[in-house]
Amino acid sequence: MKPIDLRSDTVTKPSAAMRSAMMEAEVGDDVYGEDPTVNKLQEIVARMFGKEAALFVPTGVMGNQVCIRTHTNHGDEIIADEDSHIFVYENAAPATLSGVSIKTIPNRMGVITAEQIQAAIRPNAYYLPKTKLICLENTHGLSGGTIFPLEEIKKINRLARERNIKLHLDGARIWNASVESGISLTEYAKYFDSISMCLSKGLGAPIGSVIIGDKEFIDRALVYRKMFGGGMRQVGIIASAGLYAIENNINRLADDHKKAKLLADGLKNLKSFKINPESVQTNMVIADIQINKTQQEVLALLKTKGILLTPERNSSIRAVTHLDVSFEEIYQAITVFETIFD
Ligand code: TLP
Repeated sequence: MKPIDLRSDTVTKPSAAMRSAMMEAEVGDDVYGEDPTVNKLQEIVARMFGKEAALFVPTGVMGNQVCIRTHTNHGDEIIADEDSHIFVYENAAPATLSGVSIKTIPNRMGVITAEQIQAAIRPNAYYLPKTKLICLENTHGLSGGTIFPLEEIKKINRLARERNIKLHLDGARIWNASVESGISLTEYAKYFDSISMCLSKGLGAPIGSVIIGDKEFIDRALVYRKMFGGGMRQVGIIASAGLYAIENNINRLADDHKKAKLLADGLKNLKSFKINPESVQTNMVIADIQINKTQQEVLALLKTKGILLTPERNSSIRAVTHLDVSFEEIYQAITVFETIFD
């Protein structure tokens, strides 16, 4: 039987309609800027977010890292929360690719405040690194897909402007934040100098991310995309999947959010796990293990019954809902949990 794969929204496979869009994509050499499908995707994404320009990149990690490299110089410092994808899951790339240190800040459900950031900005002195960039994450992965409140983003934006520091958003799942909060993509984008967003997560494309910013920023980012090995050729084949995803798969994210709430609701009475309902805001459920079993033991037990999840920080496991898992399968997953655990 096909497993119910809740490890991530990255596991989705392109649908038949998406594959046929890929088959028919017009292509050209994108290193020469001649791929019409890539150009169309970049124009559409820039317009959707109200920014001057956009650049197609292979992955979310490359999107973040190209932005960090473009905003900073070697020896600078960036600020990020201690559970951010940029700090935790990107192989210390800011240090190796951009030569910057990261000043980390503890977060509450993915949120760092303007006040915390203010305290983390280095004073001016020749022997201190220069704080050049603040990175936020929306939705916040390690907190279970929580939404960064717009009011705090505005305060951080004001602080960044005052201190002449750039503001970057890891918006891998900005689509989920926008659909759930009702705050438009342009409204979010107003407050950031750059955003990196993924097409290959909840939107269901097989590959691809896009970064946005002003034209001057994207012109410089193009250099680093090439330097980091992200200059691709007839990549319209893949950009077409991204275009299809943007046209068809944004509004349906609301269903994935309902599935996550359904799952959290179904598991909340099990004594073996603790779920903070406040954190179930988009398409993830984090369940903290309350019994004498390791994450790996719990995951292995679920796997024997065809349910796949991933380990999370501390003693938790994570389930992510997406377009390849149905409401029916969520009910089945709840039943499996109930048969294995008290
Ligand atoms: N996240 C993956 C894992 O790496 C944890 C997942 O399954 O959630 N920013 C955020 C907030 C992300 O969650 C991810 C991927 C990325 C960036 C990186 O995207 P890719 O995998 O395309 O490089």
